[in-house]
Amino acid sequence: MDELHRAQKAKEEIGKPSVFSKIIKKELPADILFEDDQCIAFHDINPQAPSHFLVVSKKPIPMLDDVQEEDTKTLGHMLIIAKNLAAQEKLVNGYRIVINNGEQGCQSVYHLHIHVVGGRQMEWPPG
Ligand code: D5M
Repeated sequence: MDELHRAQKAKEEIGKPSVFSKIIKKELPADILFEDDQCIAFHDINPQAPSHFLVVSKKPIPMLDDVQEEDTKTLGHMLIIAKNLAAQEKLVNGYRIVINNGEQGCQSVYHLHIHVVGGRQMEWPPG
């Protein structure tokens, strides 16, 4: 199943523990790059570029639309971790940060996460 079809079916999973909750609880394996009390970062299982990792909030916020004022610090922290890890992964010529939100945003896992994609030339507009 491709990402678009996954995204179209994914809303059925809202309310259930996400695959990322299982990774946070170490019930599922992942190639973890970083972890602290607010977030966890690991390589994407379906990379769209030579370097593709996710920074995932530990709080199970389903999507960006659900973020509240009280989450401001966590979101800022996740962006700082994303750029620190981009440097660690030697993405010195640039990279892209993406948050897919909802069905038309092609979100397939309803647990807030930032994609960091790099290692090749990106294009615009996105597909
Ligand atoms: O992106 C969700 C992303 O999560 C998608 O790029 C695949 C990735 N994914 C799904 N399951 C796993 C596991 N088990 N490990 C690592 N990466 C995973 P979205 O923005 O929701 O479309």
